Amino acid sequence: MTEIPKEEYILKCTSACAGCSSTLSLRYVLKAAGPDMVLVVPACCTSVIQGTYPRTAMNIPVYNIAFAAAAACASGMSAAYRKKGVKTRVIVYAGDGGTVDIGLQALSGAFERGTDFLYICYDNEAYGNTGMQRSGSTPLGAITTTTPGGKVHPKKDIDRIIEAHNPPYIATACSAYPLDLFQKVTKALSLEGPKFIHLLAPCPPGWRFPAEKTVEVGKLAVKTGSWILWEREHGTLQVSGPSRAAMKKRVPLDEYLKMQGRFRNITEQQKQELQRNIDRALARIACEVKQPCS
Ligand SMILES: Cc1ncc(C[n+]2csc(CCOP(=O)(O)OP(=O)(O)O)c2C)c(N)n1
Ligand code: SF4
Ligand SMILES: [Mg+2]
Repeated sequence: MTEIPKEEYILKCTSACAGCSSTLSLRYVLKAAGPDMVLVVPACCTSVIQGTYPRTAMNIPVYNIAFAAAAACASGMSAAYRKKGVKTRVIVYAGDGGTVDIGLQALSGAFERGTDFLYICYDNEAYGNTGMQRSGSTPLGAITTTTPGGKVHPKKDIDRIIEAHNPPYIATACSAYPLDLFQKVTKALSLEGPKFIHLLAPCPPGWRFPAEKTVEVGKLAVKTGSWILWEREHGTLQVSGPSRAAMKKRVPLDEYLKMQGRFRNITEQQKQELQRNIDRALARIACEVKQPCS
């Protein structure tokens, strides 16, 4: 952890909920990026957390943009900077709703055009800012305000959609593993072109667990294989340390589900489907990296 700079770009007293892991993650993202950056934020919890003028919780420039337009905005910004010979880092920090649903078209366009930027999707698996409606990223069986009986559709696999654009770098991360997150952001920013990081962001009010359990929930996501930490640089896949350990010995999925009130209606059949999806995802990765998987 000594490699993480002491400079803070998020000031104290944000308006985030207690235990908000997307804010914790952003703290490490900004430390990795340093001061020469612009953060582009579509409508989401982060646009509230940053504060409103004249009170702001950020001491870097932040550009707030319409829900669907973050990647398009960042694309234009990056092109303008590069044209002037300026290296300023352009980073999008967007929620899952703004990424896998409403911002997908702009995101795909920016990746297709080879925009030099880093797009980070922090995934709290619902539309948090407006009261936890289901998104395409909400997992099967989870209760949201628009799926009061539990979601009946599986989570959309945004990583494979982005992978289809063949970016130079794509990775997953979670605030429960801050050094891994810091190193991935650092690596992404060292490469040219469009980069994507998909961050799991446990959300205490939305997932219905006590605020002090944020790190524990994030770790259980990884230890059960529900969230796999990996990175793909120029096409080559590497499984990150915590998930290599999980591939050898996994914690039962129930340990993760039972900590969260949003899964209180989940059926046995849905649990089995979640388990099958985990097994399939781990087997696919194990096959590609030629690593045994229990
Ligand atoms: C076009 C448009 N539709 C709806 C909204 C209302 N809105 C603002 S933030 C938000 C939820 C965003 O969800 P997500 O992207 O997952 O980020 P989170 O709030 O979870 O951080 C919604 C629906 C809006 N601002 N603009
Ligand atoms: S609703 Fe969730 S993601 Fe949004 S500020 Fe609160 S804890 Fe963070
Ligand atoms: Mg969200």
